Amino acid sequence: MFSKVLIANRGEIAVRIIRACRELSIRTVAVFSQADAEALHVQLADEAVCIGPPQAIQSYLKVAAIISAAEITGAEAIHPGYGFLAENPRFAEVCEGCGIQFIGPSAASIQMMGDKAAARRVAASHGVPVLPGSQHPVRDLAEARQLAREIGFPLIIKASAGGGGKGMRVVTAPETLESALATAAAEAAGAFGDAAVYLERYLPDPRHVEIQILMDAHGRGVHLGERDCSIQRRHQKLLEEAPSPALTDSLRQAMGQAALSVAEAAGYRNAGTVEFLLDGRGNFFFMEMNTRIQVEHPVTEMVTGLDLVKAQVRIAAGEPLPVTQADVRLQGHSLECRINAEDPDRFLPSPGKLTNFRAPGGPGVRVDSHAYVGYVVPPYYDSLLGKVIVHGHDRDEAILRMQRALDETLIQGVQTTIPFHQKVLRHPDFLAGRTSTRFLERLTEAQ
Ligand code: MV4
Repeated sequence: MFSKVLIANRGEIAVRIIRACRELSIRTVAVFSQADAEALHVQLADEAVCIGPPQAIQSYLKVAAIISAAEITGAEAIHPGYGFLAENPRFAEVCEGCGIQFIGPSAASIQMMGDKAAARRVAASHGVPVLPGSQHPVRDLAEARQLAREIGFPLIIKASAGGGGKGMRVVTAPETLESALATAAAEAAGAFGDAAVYLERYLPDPRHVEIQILMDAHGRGVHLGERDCSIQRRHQKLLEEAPSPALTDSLRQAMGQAALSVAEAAGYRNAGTVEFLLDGRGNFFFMEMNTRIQVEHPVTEMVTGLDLVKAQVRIAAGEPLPVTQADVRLQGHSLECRINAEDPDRFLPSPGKLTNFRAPGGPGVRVDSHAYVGYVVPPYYDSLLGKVIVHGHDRDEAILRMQRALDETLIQGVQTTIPFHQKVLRHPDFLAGRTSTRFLERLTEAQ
């Protein structure tokens, strides 16, 4: 096992990783920008190194500064968290080249899954359902027209280098294909420096259901059930749950097997998430694979009793998986609400000083946060202040517990998304488990 790990991140996930390392008796090195000198991850780590000015491009995204910090402090491994450098194949490669263990998959796996058209091809060629669409980026308008005839309308244009909704266009009729193709390609080129796009049949009102997997360095893997992340706004997840109210046990088994097939086909190692779209008739389709620990990983931890971050560190150190598929049992129900420092109506950032903060507690409540009284939320990074996670015997208990937990929470000095969550948690469609990626659209239209 490693004796010292550097955490190349900030905020709640840096704190989460430090906690896992502590429980593994591993010393920790925090890195921080000049805006984060007072941050909780800096306070909780054994050592901390300033890596540059506030802008992420000059600090948390600066490969040379982070590698130098690891070398100066003698860290043997780097955990990237999520965002920043977590899915940057070049960073994973530089770590490997410097003899520093990257806590995550190989650079090759990250690269492959970063190409969404290639990932789709890998899934399809291993028997995992994908929506009808192109096997390669489209070459020109003529090819797009031919594909569109095969796929039918509505269809969706997606950026090969994309993910997260950028460079996407829904096309409902042949007349708008040409202009949609041009705008999607231009948006993709601007956002990713790569204009490649592919086509897929569009599902009008799907659920977003993702399967957590763990693969060790010895080729063994397990799936840990699903998370339902249908409640999103502008491709930002806001509330997640496990299990999904829409899955039967047999569908869960089928999706779990499909997720493992994708991971095995990619020679995957460490924790990963395979995202699917689920239609109203129980059909699921591969969407993409995320090669990082995700914000919403705690709901899986609550229902499986496993510590995913510790598992990541152990896998990176070469240890075999501590569980087989037969050991994995899903118990109860978990919900996570993301608490952002935002105006909850307009979803605009609300940076500033936390003049008061009271965290919720009691049975079945977990808080993953870097917030404290006096903390100043900087304007430079994403606005996630933390997550309230609950576990209950069933969905109804989890919902009541979350309502109670959010009622207990007090945050003053910045605006937060708590009022938004309180609205969702009372909504009859949410209470009935009738959620989809259109849920929020309908909620805001109704007002
Ligand atoms: C889709 C889709 C419907 N049909 N693909 C959004 C983010 C990107 N990863 C893929 N996305 C979608 N792809 C097909 N063929 C609908 C979405 C989508 C969506 C997916 C999950 C959660 C929220 C969403 C909101 C709008 C669109």
